[in-house]
Amino acid sequence: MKMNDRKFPPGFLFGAATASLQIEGNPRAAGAGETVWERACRRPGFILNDDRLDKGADHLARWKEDVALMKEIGLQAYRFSINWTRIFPDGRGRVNPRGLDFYQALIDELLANGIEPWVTFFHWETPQALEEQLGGWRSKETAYALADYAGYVCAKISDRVTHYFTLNEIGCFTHDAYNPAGEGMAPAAKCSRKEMLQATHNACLAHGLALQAARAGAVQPIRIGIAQNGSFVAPIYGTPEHLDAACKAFRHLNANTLTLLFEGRYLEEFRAEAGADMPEHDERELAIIAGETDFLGLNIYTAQYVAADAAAPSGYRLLPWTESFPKLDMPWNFFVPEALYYEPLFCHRLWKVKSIYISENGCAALDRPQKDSGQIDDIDRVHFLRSYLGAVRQAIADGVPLDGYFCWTLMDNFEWKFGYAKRFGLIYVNGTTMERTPKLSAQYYRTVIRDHSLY
Ligand code: GBH
Repeated sequence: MKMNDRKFPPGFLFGAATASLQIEGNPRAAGAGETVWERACRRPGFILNDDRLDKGADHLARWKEDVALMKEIGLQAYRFSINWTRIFPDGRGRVNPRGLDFYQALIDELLANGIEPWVTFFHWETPQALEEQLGGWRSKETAYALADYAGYVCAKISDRVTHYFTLNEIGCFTHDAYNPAGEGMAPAAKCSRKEMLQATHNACLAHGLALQAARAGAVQPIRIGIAQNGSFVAPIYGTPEHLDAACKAFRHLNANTLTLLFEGRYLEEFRAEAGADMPEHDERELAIIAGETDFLGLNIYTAQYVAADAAAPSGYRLLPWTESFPKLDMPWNFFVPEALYYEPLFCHRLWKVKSIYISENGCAALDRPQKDSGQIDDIDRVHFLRSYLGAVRQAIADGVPLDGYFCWTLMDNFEWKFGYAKRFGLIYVNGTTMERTPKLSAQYYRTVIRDHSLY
């Protein structure tokens, strides 16, 4: 492929991503059930400022305006999630007949505006009923319930939706949600390390089962993959020895998620580390987990630096963050643009992945509307996006099969444990009036998309 220094390939897809619980608001509208997040928000102190899901970004009421804003930015695709409990209020069994209406209308509106809908089946909307009845992701039954729901939804929307993500970020709703500390993401259940590793395994199983169920339910061929983050690493600089060390670290550190998905077995190192806490599984499950996908979605915000280290048994060393390392407005949002170059490169190198999308990338910033104009000049976000998009452009030029990029996120929203205190949006949302104002970064992104060029 011949490209000048700035152009993205003509077929490269530019979009933005959101998640149901973060933007919709009114989580019980039209007969929906309760999620573990709604329940956890009631625990005093669990969410910063004790914020709740009720408001979100009021998207359930303002979705038409939001699609119009997407069109203004020129988005070619919009990634959003369906709230499982709107369709199956208890996670399984009884179907809520009104549950899909909102999503059906949204899909129609997107298509009418020339925007491709990309559906995530699960962005952490674990039904509270399954948490109580089964122990949530600690049980394999939850994996089967997820797949049944995915198959049901796919049958209803695949006449118009051809792209799907099974799950969003396995670690965040398993490892970070069921652990010995009893801290982290909802439900933040205190449990053993064995249960934690089992939850992660069960989520991988859910991914594999959802691939099968969605394809079986679809009324026409679909493309489906996962949106996964993980332990992302980058060589401290790109000499062959550091690059090889980082690639090795990448495979090892993601042993029970990405590596398992693409290799269909647990690495020996992982078995040794897990010992008696190895999750219960069998060969049949491993085959399901490693089911073929049509693309890989990577949610990438940062990466930790790695150096080759001949003295270490693993051959590499993780470099701790220094206090002065630049970062955006989250404790973990370190500025490492080359993550968008290296993570896709490693996936391509290790597993010959043929089609990769950046399914999330973005940053939180301290956005302040100007007193007179109300304009938000988020120069830090423009700087962030330009730098990260530069790494995407470089990866493509070096032969990495990157086919698209979704910015996280369309508009300011409920940032999980940080509630409404953090802003990741291209569009500013006034928390009182819910008024939307596209930020300078939205103008920037619009220009990049329009010209398919890096500015
Ligand atoms: C994504 O997750 C989510 O998909 C999205 O919903 C969310 O709004 C967005 O990012 C922004 O946060 O403190 O070093 O232990 C990001 C997942 C999970 C990444 C927590 C950082 C903590 C790392 N994040 N993780 S650390």
